[in-house]
Amino acid sequence: MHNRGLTPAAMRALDGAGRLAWTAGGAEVETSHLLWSLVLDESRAAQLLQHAMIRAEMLDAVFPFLGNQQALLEESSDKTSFAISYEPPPIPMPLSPAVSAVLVEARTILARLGSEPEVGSEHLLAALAVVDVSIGEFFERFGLGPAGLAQKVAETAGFVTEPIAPEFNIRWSEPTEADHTDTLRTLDAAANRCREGLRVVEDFVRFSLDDAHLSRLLKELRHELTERLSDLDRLGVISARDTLGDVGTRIKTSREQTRQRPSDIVLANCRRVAEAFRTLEEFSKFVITKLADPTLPSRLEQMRYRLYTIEKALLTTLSSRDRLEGCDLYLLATEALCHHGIGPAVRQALEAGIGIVQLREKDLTDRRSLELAHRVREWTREANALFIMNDRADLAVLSDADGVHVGQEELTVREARRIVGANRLVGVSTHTVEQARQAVLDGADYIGVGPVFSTTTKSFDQLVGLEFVQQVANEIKLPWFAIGGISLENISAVRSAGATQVAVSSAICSSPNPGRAAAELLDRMRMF
Ligand code: 3NM
Repeated sequence: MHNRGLTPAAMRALDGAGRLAWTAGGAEVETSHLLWSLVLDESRAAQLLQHAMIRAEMLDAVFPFLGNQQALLEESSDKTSFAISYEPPPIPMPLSPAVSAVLVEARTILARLGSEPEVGSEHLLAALAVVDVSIGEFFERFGLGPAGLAQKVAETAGFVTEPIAPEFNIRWSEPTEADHTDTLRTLDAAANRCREGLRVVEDFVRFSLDDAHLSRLLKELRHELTERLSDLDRLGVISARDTLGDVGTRIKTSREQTRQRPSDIVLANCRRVAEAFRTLEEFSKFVITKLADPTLPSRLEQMRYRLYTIEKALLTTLSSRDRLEGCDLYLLATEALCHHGIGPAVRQALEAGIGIVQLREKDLTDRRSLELAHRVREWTREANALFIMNDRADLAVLSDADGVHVGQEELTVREARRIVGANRLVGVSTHTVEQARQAVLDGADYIGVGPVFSTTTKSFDQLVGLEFVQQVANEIKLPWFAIGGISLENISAVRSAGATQVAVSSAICSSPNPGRAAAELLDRMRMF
């Protein structure tokens, strides 16, 4: 194979695709073999897919793993012969014309980005989406359209995702029956720990936080776990259970007995679930030849990553709710919209009790924007209110703002976070429920939900209306502000649709009396 210009990960991916093609009895390496090989390796491509929440089983439904894996297993008299899937083919497998086209496309993508010297797994992934239409369409369903994918590929530049080299040489001797029982006992304990911990987190999210979106993700994870673990159940893990003989049941730490806040429970249980996933992953490798699905360890690893994302979203939801508590009304201030000047508008609104102000300037020079930012910072600080800078993460840092707000076309949450740091708030505008869910998983601290009504402050192709407000109210507990054309006339309808926090611009800025407008809007919000 012609390897020049490929990173080690890209070479591993092609090599793995060859093995999969060989095992599946194919004549040549197809795009689906390459896709699976990318998914199952530790690579930037695998990370991109994880981040987009594209999971192996979703892929399986569309591009079945090894295609005829089941047939292969059934045909062989010795079921363990599945282990041959890890044997390399005797001669290199030829590439199909589509896979050859992927290599050419990957080089084109690389040249276009110009950031990396060699074709990496991520370029192969992006090229697969271009060359194979069904793969491209599949990614698109997860918000990874061609543009998004290209951007994500560009973002991965510089990340190193080499497999971790073992630090010691394992001396292998055949495991005894006792070793096997110990492995099953460990797997049984970890499976129980994982299921129980997930249930605790899910119960909190469902009954205390009332968050349908994160509950659903946790439930999916728990169900998948149960399904995957049936493979281990078949091996007799329950027979290996020995709770009475478990030295661990009598050890209690003082921390286990005292949980101060709900977030302590969430944190502690997410940790134990992640640890249990890791134990399951490591120990299931010892029984891999006995498993119906030899990809179980890597599937467990993927599930652990999903848990990390949910954990982060959950902890952000809890902390943002604290930080934005009492911010019922959010003012977006733009100098040109304030008929009596931005100073009087913002200060009067703050006096009326507004808890959060955003400076939203699209047409001013940087210097003028920064000058205004410093002033809004001063006014909000005096009033003990939060100050958010629109778009400009750099100006947010320079003016010591409490955060930055970005739109769907601007910096991503991750990029904004890299500039403003972990402690400043990052808000993001969303216009569909999918964008709202994604923003939660991306680590936004709050979201904007709109435009609810028509507005002249910002141009939109489409209104999302109260229906979107209701949808978000039904499933998202990360703080969110309904926005767009909200005024004294319609704010009660927005409140009735489930919005507990609302953002306005012209209703205050362009009012003849901004202070009174703010006070009246606040009154309406609090009447419920
Ligand atoms: N963003 P007004 S609507 C800045 O839906 C902005 O994301 C929106 O101003 C969104 O209260 C909007 O004057 C305009 O309508 C808000």
